[in-house]
Amino acid sequence: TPVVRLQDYAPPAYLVDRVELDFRLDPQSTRVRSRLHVRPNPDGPGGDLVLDGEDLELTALELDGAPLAGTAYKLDKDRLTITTPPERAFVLDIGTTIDPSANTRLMGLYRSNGVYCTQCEAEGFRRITFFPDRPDVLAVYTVRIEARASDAPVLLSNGNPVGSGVVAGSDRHYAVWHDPHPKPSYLFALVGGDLGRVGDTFVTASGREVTLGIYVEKGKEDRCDYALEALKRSMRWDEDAFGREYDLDVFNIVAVSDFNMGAMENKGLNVFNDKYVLASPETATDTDYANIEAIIAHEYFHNWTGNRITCRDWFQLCLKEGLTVFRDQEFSADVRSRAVERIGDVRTLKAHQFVEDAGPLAHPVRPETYKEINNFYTATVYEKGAELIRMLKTLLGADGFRAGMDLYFDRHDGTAATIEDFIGCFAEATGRKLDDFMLWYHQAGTPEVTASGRYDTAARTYELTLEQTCPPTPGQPTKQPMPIPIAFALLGPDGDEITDLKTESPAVRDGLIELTGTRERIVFTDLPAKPVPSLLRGFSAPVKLTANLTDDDLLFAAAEDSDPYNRWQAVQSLATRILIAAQAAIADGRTPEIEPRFLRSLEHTVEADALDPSFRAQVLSLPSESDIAREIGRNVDPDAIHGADQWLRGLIGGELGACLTDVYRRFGSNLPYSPDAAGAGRRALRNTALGLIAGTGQAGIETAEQHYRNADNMTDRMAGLSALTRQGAPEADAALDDFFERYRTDPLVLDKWFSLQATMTGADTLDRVTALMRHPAFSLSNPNRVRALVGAFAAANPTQFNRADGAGYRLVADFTLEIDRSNPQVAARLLSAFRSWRVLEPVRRAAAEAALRRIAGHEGLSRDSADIVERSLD
Ligand code: B3K
Ligand code: ZN
Repeated sequence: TPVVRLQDYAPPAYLVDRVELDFRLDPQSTRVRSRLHVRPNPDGPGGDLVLDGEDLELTALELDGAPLAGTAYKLDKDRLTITTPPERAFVLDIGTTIDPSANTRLMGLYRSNGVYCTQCEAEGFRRITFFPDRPDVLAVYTVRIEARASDAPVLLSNGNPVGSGVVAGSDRHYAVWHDPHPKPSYLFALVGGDLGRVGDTFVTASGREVTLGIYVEKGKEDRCDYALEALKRSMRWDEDAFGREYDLDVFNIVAVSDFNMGAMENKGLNVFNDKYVLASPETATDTDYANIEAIIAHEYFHNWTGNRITCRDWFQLCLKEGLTVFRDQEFSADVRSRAVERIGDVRTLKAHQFVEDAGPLAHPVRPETYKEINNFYTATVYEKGAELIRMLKTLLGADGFRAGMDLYFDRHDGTAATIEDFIGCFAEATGRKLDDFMLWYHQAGTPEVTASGRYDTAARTYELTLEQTCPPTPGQPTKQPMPIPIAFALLGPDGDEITDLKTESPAVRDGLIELTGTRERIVFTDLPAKPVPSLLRGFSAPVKLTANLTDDDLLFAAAEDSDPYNRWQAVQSLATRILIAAQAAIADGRTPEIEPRFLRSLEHTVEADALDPSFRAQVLSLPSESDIAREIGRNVDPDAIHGADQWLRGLIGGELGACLTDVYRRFGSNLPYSPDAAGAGRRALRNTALGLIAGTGQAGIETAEQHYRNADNMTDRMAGLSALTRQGAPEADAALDDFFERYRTDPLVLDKWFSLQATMTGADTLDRVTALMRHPAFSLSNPNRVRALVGAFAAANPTQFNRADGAGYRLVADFTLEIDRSNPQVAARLLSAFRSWRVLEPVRRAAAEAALRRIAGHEGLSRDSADIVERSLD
């Protein structure tokens, strides 16, 4: 497979100013006519006009109205080349025929439950018609869609509706859409189907009225209210926080049931995985609601960061994704609890991005080469990309950041930009040189920062030494030091932040240390007593921090730190120490030991009614087994880690029994369910307590069973059910059966049922998953089903996926090879579950490697999957 390199970027030879598309929809044979208004790019290299195309049947080709002679063009498997076209503007008419029903890759135009829909990012437009399918070719689109009125009464595309009618003498009708904003082909979208609609209006800050619509499969209209409200909140927030208004007369969202990822930001016509639109108290958990709000916001925010300013090439993907994730995280922090959002975002970052960065799939936030761009929609581009924006804001301050953003919007609106363009705006707006900041975009790997503090009683000084290193990653054996903003405070004996700190160090300013070199020594003077440092507050940089803090220091921080993030982190750090020691003890056949003050500290926090319940729930949620595996980092034995987890949970459930039962009782609510953050926080605390109570014996199991039965909303029902499945209690099977009967007609809810079973820790889970693959409710062609069952098993069941006998790997490998034939993107995603194989103990490591080698050697493996396994084995 050819490698695409950033350094080879060349501007397009031809530009397309306008596109007129004419679709005649048919399930098996859709006719597409495309008229391109082309001109040579004055800044381009000249030469042939090369149009990308894939799985297309060419039926017509005319230049300025005259059919092209066979000698004037060349048709290959993946492109159409017009040889030596005129050196002036011209019109190209192209006819193609495509088969949406046969499109199982779900890229281009396909059918989902009888609905015509499209997905074009990154390179799907070429599966609709021949086109320079690259993000730096921006055109104004006019789209006419014709279909049988009974098949597809609703016909949608980007932009504003400009016409519609019936086709005389036929059973067909049509609609015409015009999008005045020039856009790249990846933002094109079309939808046709018999859909229900929920509508509303939004008045922008400058008083323009926008018609909002959410389209869903008929019968699901009553599950759209929350998404619609979230959309309006997002539109308002972007005006308030970034000064960005919406810019078309309509904004439409369509929910479809077959979708490769979460959602897509097509201009004026966002297409969503229905999982991230549909919600009702009976079918969606609090987490589902929060995800819907965040993803609705994310796609909407792309209207400015992604659509109006797009990417010059796919290497710049983080230009839109990292920035837009940052924006959606800030939105969620503003409309919910900032501290709890931050804790959740960091948990996600560490669980996915840190793991990716530590393994064979590590890559810079802006990669320099790729074989398959779809494999770079990663935690590194998205989540680490967002952290870079957050650091930029920390370094420049809120005003400097806003000035840089304003300049960026102003200068690059309507263009396809680069990271250099973006960072350049901040440098120019603030006068600060940001050349060294670019290293964050170039260098992969998670920097490791060590901090050691020393108090000198006689001199009354506190000396803090900070050092950074960054481990080697594929293709990058050595690294340069990066600018790391470390938000900090020194806490006095009473827990208060010490104000007016005195130091000569130029690296320190106003609660922030800027670590720029490899090593920094800072001396604080005039301190009457030994302080406890609170470092990396709010997780101000995506680094691994190791500080020479004692258990006492951490216990102190857990009780006193005024930064809620660090308070939470202190408990996590203590729990991590305890769990790592415990799993080592278990592996050696010794009995693990507990630091009793850890339990008292937890108890203290859980009982502290002055603290937000959702924060307390986060404190009570221990590091996951994967978190511990990541921290150990070598020779990992998932069974020992699981043993340690069981042991600690059991201990907490027993020792904190009275406190947990008290919380469980007090936080039960008689109020009707409401998905807001406050209600969700109370449920989170109560349900976390329930999970621990359930591990304490038969009475606990009965509490969980009752909880399941009495639930009046999905959050509580799932909490009860997962408490039962987690214990592997015999009662779990009856409850699972009951759950299936209740929701048998609701595939999205059954996904929860599949996932719960896929993540059970018993040795029979493998057989259970194998059986579920043949369950009538399962479907190989629906990505949500596949992810719910096989994805959950591979990514969220550490002991059973990593079975020592290799059977977990074989199951996932066999399944992936099967699905690779129909949907390579989904297959490649599943394979990324193998990315940490090298850190396993030798027996599992060998078994995982054997599975990977078998996949790599498979004949006809897709480019997507081959890319993942080859890099994993490298
Ligand atoms: N931009 C899309 C992701 C497209 C993935 C293509 N394989 C959704 C988003 O990030 O908003
Ligand atoms: Zn995005």
